Amino acid sequence: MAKQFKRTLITTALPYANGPVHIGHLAGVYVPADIYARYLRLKGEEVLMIGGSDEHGVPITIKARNEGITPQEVVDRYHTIIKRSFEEFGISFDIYSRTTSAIHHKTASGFFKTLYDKGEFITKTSEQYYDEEAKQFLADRYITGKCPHCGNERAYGDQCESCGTSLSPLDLIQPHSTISGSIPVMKETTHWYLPLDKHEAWLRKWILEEHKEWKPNVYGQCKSWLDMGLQPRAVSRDLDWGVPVPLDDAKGKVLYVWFDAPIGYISNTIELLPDTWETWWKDPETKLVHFIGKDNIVFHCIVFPSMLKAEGSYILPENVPANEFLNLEGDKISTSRNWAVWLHEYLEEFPGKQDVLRYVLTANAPETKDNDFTWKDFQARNNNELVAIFGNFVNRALVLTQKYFDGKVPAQGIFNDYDQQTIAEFVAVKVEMERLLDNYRFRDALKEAMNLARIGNKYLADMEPWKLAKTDMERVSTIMNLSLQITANLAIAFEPFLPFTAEKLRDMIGLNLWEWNALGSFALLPEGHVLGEPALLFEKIEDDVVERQVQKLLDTRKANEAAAYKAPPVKEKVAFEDFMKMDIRVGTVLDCQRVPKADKLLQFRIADGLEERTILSGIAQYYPDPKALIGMQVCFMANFEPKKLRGIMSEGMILSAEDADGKLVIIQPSAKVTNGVEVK
Ligand code: B3M
Ligand code: ZN
Repeated sequence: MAKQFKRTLITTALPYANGPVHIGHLAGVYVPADIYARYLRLKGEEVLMIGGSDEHGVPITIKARNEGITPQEVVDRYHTIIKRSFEEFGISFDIYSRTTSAIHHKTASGFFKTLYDKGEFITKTSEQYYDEEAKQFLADRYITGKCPHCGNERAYGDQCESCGTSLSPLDLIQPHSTISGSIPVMKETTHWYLPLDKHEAWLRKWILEEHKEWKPNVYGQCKSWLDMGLQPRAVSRDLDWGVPVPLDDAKGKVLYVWFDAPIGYISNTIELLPDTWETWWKDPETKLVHFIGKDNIVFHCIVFPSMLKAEGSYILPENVPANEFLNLEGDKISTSRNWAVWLHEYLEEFPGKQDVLRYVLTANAPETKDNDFTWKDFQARNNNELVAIFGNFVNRALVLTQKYFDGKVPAQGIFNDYDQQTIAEFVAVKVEMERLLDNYRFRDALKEAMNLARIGNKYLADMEPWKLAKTDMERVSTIMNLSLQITANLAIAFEPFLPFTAEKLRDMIGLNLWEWNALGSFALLPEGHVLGEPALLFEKIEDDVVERQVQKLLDTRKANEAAAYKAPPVKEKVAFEDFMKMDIRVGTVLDCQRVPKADKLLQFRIADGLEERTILSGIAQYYPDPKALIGMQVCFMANFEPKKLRGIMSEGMILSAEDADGKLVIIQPSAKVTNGVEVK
């Protein structure tokens, strides 16, 4: 039997405060955690949901350096943006704080000191790159040089962004410091390490034997780490941004960001509940659940538990339901390439539509494998599911009640077999939803919630109260009563997923009840209860709205390609006489059309100053409207060997430039010239 707990402590990965948050964050961590927290609260359970910004680490110092501001200014800026985005999306944190807070510094430093005093660390001395001009050790990111694999001159000490290879600073050819530009030297430095190898035995038992129920992706990753054998991990760094190592002989050293960040969950709990926080972290009757993305699994399943165990007085996580990644329109989401849907931008561009995004991200959540977000799918799910099923049902129930019963809940009367069957289906869905929610299967649980709306929709469509209204108002009364009870049930069932919609719906029907256990009851609204004005829960999203979003992404892709474009090396030299052999001239397009059965070809008719000529050009995909080219002046090679293509003789070649993304663009003279003149 599953272990019973008294309360649930939910933590959500602390996002780095070096950029805003995007749909990948929401889908992977914050929406699922929020669904779970809201569900448990609705069930009347004791829950705490902890969040905050991760404000240490090297990337933040690099961003600050690049912008000429302090790291504190960087994290102040993004912490504010991130916190606001989460609030606007209804992520119901009990606290959202930050790791630069005084209380966090104190907690993290105390945690380190306890482990240090208990002899839980080992020290190791190794050689690291040191910048003698700047007088500091260099984090891997602060060293650049030539990539040994692809020759990129600007590879970093941890990775080459050109070919994607992971590197160590020692791999770089001609390394230099990005701080002073000088050539770094090797220098000895000493750090504290958590000897994970010492923890391996109990970790194996705890995860591999006692937590077989963890999601396969999480369990599998843990197993492969454990099977490889664990190594000691450094918990300090030579850096001037972070929590200082609280020891006399540790000048210029801070706690490694991955050591202090998870302690942030504890600090934020202390900040919220200074007197009772220990109940949440030390009582074995607390269920600790970490919501994270898959790249954080090792830290939450192996490193942080080892830290907690070494400290000795803390509980360990009961589950770590990590998600896989969400891609965007077929490509990995990337902050540096700006390939993302940023939450603060979505909020501006889709005001009031937070639930639509919450819905789409949950319906398509990367729970078991990487998934793709596309704007087409966003539109389809909004229009075909939220509007056509959920919204449509609620609207019909309310409008019909308005029409036949003056907006008051009519008498329930006696349920017939069909009504009973509808109710039974409903109750079965509730049971299934609970099973799924308890097992962190939010995507399937949402599908079931939507099934409740489907059941309602089908019920009304089958019963056709509008037809019975002429003959049997008693039956209509029962049908509408049942439809309204279903509506009230939807307000409860959707609360964890679509909190804004649920609230709107509850206001609309005047439902005060706020309990998961009421789900499945058909006595939620008493006879005679007065309903509010029906309003639409969702609205259709038109093509042009999503097309604009797709265009925005295409523009980003184009900008990225241009930024990454490397002009090809210059070809072998040619003599002037050779150049003059090419007879390039200007002509005007008289006609242009697609060549049947040839996707790529356009057939041009050109006025070339002598007579007319036909030229075929493989640019059809870049000019979807060939007629628009009529009247345009183009450059063409006039003495190109004629060639037959698809049975048509092509007499020349139209000159185009090939853009960074491979797109061909026709070359035009910058002012109108006489047809047939030469290009020199
Ligand atoms: N900031 C990494 C990330 O945002 C890190 C998570 C910390 S959780 C304690 O993916
Ligand atoms: Zn490379």
